[in-house]
Amino acid sequence: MTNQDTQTRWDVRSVSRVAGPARVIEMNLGFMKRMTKAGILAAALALITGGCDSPQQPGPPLSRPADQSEAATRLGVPKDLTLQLGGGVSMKLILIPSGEFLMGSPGSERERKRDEGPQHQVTISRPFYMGIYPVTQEQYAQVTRSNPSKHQTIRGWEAGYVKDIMDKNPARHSGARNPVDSVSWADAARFCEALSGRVGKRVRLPSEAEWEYACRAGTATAFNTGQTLRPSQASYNDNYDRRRGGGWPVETVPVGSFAPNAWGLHDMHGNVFEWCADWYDPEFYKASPAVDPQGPSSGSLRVLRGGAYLFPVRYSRSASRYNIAEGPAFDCIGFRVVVEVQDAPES
Ligand SMILES: [Ca+2]
Repeated sequence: MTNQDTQTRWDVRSVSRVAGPARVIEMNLGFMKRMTKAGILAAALALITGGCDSPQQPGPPLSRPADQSEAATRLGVPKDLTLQLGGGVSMKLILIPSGEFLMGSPGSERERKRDEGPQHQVTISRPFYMGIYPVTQEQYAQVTRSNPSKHQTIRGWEAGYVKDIMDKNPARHSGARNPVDSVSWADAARFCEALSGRVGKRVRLPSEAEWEYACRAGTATAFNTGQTLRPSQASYNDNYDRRRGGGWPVETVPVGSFAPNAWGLHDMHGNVFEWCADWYDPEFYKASPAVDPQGPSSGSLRVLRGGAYLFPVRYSRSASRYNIAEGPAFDCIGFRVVVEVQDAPES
């Protein structure tokens, strides 16, 4: 077995663990009430001693998100951008203004992991266009003439899921409006390159910082919806958190099935994990550049963001970082693209 296979199998097992005995976990403000005196003292001490990962009480957005129309006027570019992919297929993107945000999660955030800290101020100095949806199967097929998505081959968790993945069953071309899945990081990068050639603009994956900045859209809470994310707001594995009737979620949902965030981006939380351009390093935040961080210069794992239909809600938190080797292509992984503003057409 190669290292990559090991990674692949490990990850599938971790997904199995995720789908194991459910625990009652709900991202809500209730945990504040359960904070112990010791916890409060520790938080106060960390603040006093200047601990860079000091717990902070989650709260409302730090500020209103930068106004997209205002930024478009200032930059002399359109707020909305539509790329024509050919064959009547198009892709909608929207202007994400430059700005600053607090990247990562506070120590007090429920279910956070250490790699989400320390929270640090990041400046996104260059505005960019971002796809308002993950790349769909239709778009992917139009650009690459292939559709690796495995969705319709998966009919049940216990019986078929891992077998389907491992057998690499032939993909079925269905769900034109569902996000493309089963794409490796390299597949996503190739798509960007092919689309760049087709539209004559630089299309690329977002950096991890750009992704979180765009996801938050001015919010500082666990989700861009506040401290909670409900099944009516995103596609994630609600059955993990609540033992309710019904099966495990075995399908993605068409993009745009849920309301967008304040910047008009749909599906940032859940549906499919999204590849970022960056290598993953759990320690990166300790030494991240403050302006336009691009991640480590090398590595063996790539960053995935936003959680997925199969994963519990904690993976969908705005700050949650996930990672996997470039090679494996799972049916819970997709991506969305960005176009740099200076490269965007004037229409
Ligand atoms: Ca997503």
